[in-house]
Amino acid sequence: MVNNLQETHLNRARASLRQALSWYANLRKPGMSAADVELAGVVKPELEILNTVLSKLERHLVKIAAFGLVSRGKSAVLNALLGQKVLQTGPLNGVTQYPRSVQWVPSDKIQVELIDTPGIDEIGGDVRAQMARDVAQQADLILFIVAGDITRTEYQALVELRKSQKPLILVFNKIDLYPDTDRETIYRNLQLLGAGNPLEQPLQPDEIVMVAAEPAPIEVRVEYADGMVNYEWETPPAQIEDLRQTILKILNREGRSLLALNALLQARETEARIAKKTIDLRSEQAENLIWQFTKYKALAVALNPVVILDVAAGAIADLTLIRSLAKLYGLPMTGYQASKILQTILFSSGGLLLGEVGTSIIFGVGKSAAAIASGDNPVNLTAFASSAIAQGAIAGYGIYTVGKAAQVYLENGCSWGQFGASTVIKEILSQVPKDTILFRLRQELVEEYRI
Ligand SMILES: Nc1nc2c(ncn2[C@@H]2O[C@H](COP(=O)(O)OP(=O)(O)OP(=O)(O)O)[C@@H](O)[C@H]2O)c(=O)[nH]1
Ligand SMILES: [Mg+2]
Repeated sequence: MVNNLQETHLNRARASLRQALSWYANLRKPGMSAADVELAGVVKPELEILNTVLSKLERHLVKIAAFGLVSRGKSAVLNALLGQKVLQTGPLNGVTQYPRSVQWVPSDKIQVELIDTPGIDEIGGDVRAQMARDVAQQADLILFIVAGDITRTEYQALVELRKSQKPLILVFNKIDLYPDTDRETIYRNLQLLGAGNPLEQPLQPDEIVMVAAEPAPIEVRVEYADGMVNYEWETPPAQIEDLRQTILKILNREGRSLLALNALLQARETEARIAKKTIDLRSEQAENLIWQFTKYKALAVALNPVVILDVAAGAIADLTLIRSLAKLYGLPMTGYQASKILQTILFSSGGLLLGEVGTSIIFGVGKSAAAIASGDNPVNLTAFASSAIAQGAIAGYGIYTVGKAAQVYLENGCSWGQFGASTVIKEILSQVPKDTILFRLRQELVEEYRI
């Protein structure tokens, strides 16, 4: 992918995360109310996640996680990539018990964290699933290690992992154990894996790589100069170059965009959790606030006889409501941000503004005329009242909708504003070139996140 484009994606993601963090920053300020202290305590873990995600982004740190069943050689594959035996390997099942990370610097510009995991079939049910999900969520790229034809459990695990919508390389390890023909047959079987549902998107040829991370020693016949013949055990070197090249190719082509997208997806989910917690704490107050503003605006607009003031007063009420809601939810917001949000809401709620301005003018003019004429004619006073009630009702409905929309917006962690995570995700996905893994993932992401 064009480097500039990748850089743009990184910058946009960084801006979005910084904005999110600064919006929630007031939760950490001293001198806040008891209610805010409670809220700050509740959302602390989420703020920490946002900080971690941002620092990962700033360090350009790519995380690659290895998954697979026990003894397939997950630890051995990571060691082979590292070029040294850092992680423990062994013939017994369950050598690796907990996820473990090691640093890998495959080229001077790229920093990678390799994450080793226990065999998916090793730890018990729920714990295993949750741990796998946690690691998969952090990872930017997944290596799924198999060592031959795959079992049913392996297939299910693979399908499950693909749901995380991360780029995935299927690593066929221990090829030293198979004669060439068997190896080719297995390779073809692996390629056919995605042909039917539920894997949906079949794996592409470059997403399956054959390696021998820790080849078994072989017996070699050694003939010495004096004619003596001996049989000795020799360990062949690891065959890992194809995998290293595949990873580097992906990282160079789209590593930074993957990083950006992943950070945004994590941010979005985290912001949604913050919002959910906040809403749960403050929902009743928010509902009351919206109703108060609805009544106030309906009345103010109805009683105001001057057309243009209706519209202005209406907008001020909308903005005040948005800012009050933001305050209630613990989001600092400037008048400018509130007006941006109001614009977004009015724009996306299908001409609500036009409706309000339109009715303001139609009823408002009638109302103003009626007010002018009402001096000596009681019929006109009735005309004023009916225009006023109609306009007041519409304005009331308008602000109620704005209030509700603002509530949803704030509940979503403000994720659809200009720098909102959703907007930036959408932007990145709309720009990825055709030859990338991101492009192939795009369809699934669009469906999954309804963006
Ligand atoms: N023949 C052969 N054996 C391998 C290869 N890679 C790993 N092994 C062996 O397979 C066994 C398991 O390797 P590990 O790397 O510990 O496997 P793992 O998937 O990390 O296993 P757990 O941590 O127990 O889940 C070890 O005895 C390795 O020596 C390979 O390429 N060829
Ligand atoms: Mg291991």
